[in-house]
Amino acid sequence: MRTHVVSDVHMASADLAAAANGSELFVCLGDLLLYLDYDDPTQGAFAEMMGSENTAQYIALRLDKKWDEARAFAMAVWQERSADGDPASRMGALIEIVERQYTELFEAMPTPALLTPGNVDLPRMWPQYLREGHQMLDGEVAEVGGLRLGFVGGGLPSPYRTPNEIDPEEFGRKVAALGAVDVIFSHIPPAVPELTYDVISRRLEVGSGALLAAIQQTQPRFVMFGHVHQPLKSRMRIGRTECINVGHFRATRRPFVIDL
Ligand SMILES: [Mn+2]
Repeated sequence: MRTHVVSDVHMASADLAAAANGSELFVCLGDLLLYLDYDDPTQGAFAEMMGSENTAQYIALRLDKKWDEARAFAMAVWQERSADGDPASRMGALIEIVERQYTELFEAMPTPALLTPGNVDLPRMWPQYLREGHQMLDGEVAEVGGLRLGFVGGGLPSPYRTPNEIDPEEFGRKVAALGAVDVIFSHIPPAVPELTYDVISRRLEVGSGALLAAIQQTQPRFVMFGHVHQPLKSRMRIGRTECINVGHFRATRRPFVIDL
């Protein structure tokens, strides 16, 4: 079964529609929204609300791991720029941008598609945007072509405080709910340094220990994920399981192709 997998789309909607061409199964592993673009401070929801110069400064603070300072800076900028300076109006402005991003993105999302959310997603909003043929799966198994495909979405708590970071116990329950499957599709990788280390930002992203334990215990044929944009290793074996980072779609504009 010729399968195309994308992850970390981050609003690359123009190339998304073609990503399923020639495939028998299309899978999307989330991070559909673009909040901040570390490579381009003019892009994304934050830039729309705060302006590109402030965004460049905010990115610099985060790259320096000055999390509290970055947060205080964003708050001060919003107070200056918005009519009311009210933090609640900032959330309202963000939701409006997210609605616009999801409208455009789900319009471009191929059908049929199996989808799980990332950490830069608001999955509670997905049901209103999913089109016919879009199936959202999270902590659930789909049987396709005689294969059991398990899906687990979202991220784990991190200093970035992205919107869909799940309590590790709850994340573990979602992984456990899959049982033995042929393939696990997850937004985040298992907690293995080679897979979680980003060689450009030079930091360890958060992977899942529960996912690693499930791989060791149940040995699915494949585990596919995204989340780490420039990983130290994009493929490695854990026992009989081939672990694959499917790539950063916003950068590559190409799906990962595999015959399942
Ligand atoms: Mn992510």
